[in-house]
Amino acid sequence: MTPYRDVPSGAGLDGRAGLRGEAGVPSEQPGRTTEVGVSVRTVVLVKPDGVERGLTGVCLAAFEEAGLRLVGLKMLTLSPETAREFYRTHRDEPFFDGLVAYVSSGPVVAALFDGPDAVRRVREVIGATDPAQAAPGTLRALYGLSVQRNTVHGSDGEESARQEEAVLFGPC
Ligand code: DAT
Ligand code: MG
Repeated sequence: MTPYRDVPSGAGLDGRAGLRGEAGVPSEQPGRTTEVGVSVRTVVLVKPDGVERGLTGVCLAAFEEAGLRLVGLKMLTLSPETAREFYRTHRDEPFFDGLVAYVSSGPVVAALFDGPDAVRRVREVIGATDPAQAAPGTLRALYGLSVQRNTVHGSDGEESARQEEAVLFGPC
């Protein structure tokens, strides 16, 4: 049995052109350190508002359709301590306590996606932090309720991806 269909990086299952940043296309992200074409892993969370509204499947499908490979998946409810650790870079922000309370308020689905330039490509699928500012067709534009309840998390850099993977999936 073939465990999965081999989908070319950056190509959708229906053959549509992939997102910018596919293998061979230089990234525009400043400070990017990974060689073009080298696969990296990044963390996605379907947040409590997404899980509660039955949006887990459609969110995960969007990343697969963008050519990213699902390599890890779990449903869990974050303890406030784990939520604080997950979002620790925001600990001095005025919204930190509300963010921690929200993200630990119900089940989330944590996923690891792998592919060339995966961090940036996942962020493109998700859209801007504020759903009202997110580009049309992105997950946050389609489903986000507010800046806090913006349905999906994606790591915002390769270092944060490694740290978030360690928090949610154990030491690597
Ligand atoms: P992103 O999730 O797009 O990487 P971020 O890292 O700046 O955004 O912030 C992490 C989360 O914190 C974000 O998804 C929602 C919440 N957040 C950010 N800015 C906020 C604000 N001004 N008010 C309330 N929540 C905010
Ligand atoms: Mg962030």
